[in-house]
Amino acid sequence: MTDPGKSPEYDGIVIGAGFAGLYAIVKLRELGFNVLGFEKASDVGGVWYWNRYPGARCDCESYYYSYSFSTELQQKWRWSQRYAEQPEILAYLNHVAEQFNLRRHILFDATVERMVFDERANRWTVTSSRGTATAKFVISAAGCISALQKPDYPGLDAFAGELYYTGAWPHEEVDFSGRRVGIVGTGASGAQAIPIIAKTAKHLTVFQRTPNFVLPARNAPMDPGFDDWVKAHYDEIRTMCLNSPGAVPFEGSKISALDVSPEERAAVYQKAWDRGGLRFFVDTFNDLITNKEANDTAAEFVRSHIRSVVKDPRIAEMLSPRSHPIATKRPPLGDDYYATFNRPNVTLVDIASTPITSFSARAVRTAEASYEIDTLVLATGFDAMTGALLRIDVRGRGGLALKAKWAEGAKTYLGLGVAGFPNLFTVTGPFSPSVVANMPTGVEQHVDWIAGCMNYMRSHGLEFVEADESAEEGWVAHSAEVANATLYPQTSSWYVGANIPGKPRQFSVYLGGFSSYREHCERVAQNGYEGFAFGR
Ligand code: N01
Repeated sequence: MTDPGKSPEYDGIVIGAGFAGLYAIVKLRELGFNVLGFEKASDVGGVWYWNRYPGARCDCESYYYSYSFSTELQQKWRWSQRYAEQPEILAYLNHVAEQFNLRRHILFDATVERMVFDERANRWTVTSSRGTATAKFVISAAGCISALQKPDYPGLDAFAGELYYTGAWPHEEVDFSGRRVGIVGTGASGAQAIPIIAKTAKHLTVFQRTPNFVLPARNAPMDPGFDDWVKAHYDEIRTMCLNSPGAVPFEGSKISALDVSPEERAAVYQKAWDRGGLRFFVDTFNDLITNKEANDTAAEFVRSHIRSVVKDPRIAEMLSPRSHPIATKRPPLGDDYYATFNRPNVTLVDIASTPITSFSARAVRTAEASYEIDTLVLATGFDAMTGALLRIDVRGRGGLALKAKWAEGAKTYLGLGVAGFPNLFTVTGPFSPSVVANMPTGVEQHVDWIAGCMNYMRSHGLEFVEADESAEEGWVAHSAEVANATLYPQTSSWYVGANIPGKPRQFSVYLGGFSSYREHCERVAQNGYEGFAFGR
């Protein structure tokens, strides 16, 4: 175990021990850098450590939602399902930590509270709840969707039953049998938890503010033949990921939804629906997120499915999204989601028209009715994109607070660096493809780029690197231009920070495609890291 008290000076400090943090430690250590990780949790895993709610699983298929950096790892590890469940992904990350002996570099139960850049020494001092250390570089691997957002319900304290957040689920099994359960939130977490909880709870009341387009995952055991095929073709699969807009191993459709007849369109949608997964948006048509008319055809396809499954037409309509284009809120994957609302022990409550007003010891009250509840589950989301970093008091040049710098919205260059904050790198930071690309691929690309930059500085005797303000402004403006050519920014979602009261509205994901973004980052590095300034 690393003791920051004993060896307080490092080349790099890594914040977080999820997919990104673990790989950052692997990579930095491989290049001979002295590295320390700080992790808030008691063990590795990041979001897969915290999100243990029933039904939690990944909505990317595991054979590509996994590391590519070790041939031995990808050849030996066997996924049991198409979409691994949370325990299996956590087991994988534990295996990686053990296999590569990573835990000895990480201080657990250590929440980073403050980090200050010393301009004279070109060093960061990072203070955590378990001690302080200094380093030339800080690599934030704190995650894009990791800062839990607890809704500010007045009177929630009055509720005396069991209260759980999907994003901070207990390690012990939660038994819903015989319980009257209420759940708030129908995003990806809620959509996965609802069918599972409904199976054991005495009654489940779903409090829905905005219906979502829930697509089938079609999860299934990993076919051994397919697993063998994957293992034999991993090089091609990983190359496809690197060269695709979503960092996934599929070719995207090249046709518009409006260029085919309604019958052909329905057949294309049905085929993708039957196959399952978020591939629906890759496999079908190329203009679903850029053209509202095209988008409407996909939205209506899903609504017609809801009507065909949900027996009560009133409930079917309540579940049918009409206020946002499909995919502009992250579509959840969930098998049996809509059929769950046919169960006699499930009630759907529309809290958009009748909001939750108060709580009592055993009830949730809305403007219209009171619902008896023993257990309340809040699947209410995260302060995404910026929350994890802004919860740390980050001070850059001249004591500039990151909170002040980002008061009107985040600004980064390439999602990798922030002007005014030298030697701070952000893995999958705002304005990188981050949450719209397959995460492990994005993480590896970022960490490799960062490690390459650190290596370059070491070999050139450079002491600091800092994004230029003009490069940063240009990149943020370019990202906004690309985003504004799509339907995404129109919708109030966590993508634009609309779920956080007071958060500036901003679409902080780079939508130009992972492959072209990766090529751009490579060009930047080849051109002597243009857009970054260095100093000795
Ligand atoms: O969070 P969300 P999530 N009163 O923000 C509602 C990833 N992920 O944890 O839409 C009432 O999407 C809110 O309603 P509304 C994935 O990228 C991946 O589900 O704001 N309701 C919404 O229904 C995902 O997108 C996986 O009107 C309130 C829900 O709570 C992201 O994480 C699994 C409320 C929040 O949905 C976040 O997903 C899980 C309030 N005060 C998550 N506040 C997989 O890989 C919020 N809501 C499968």
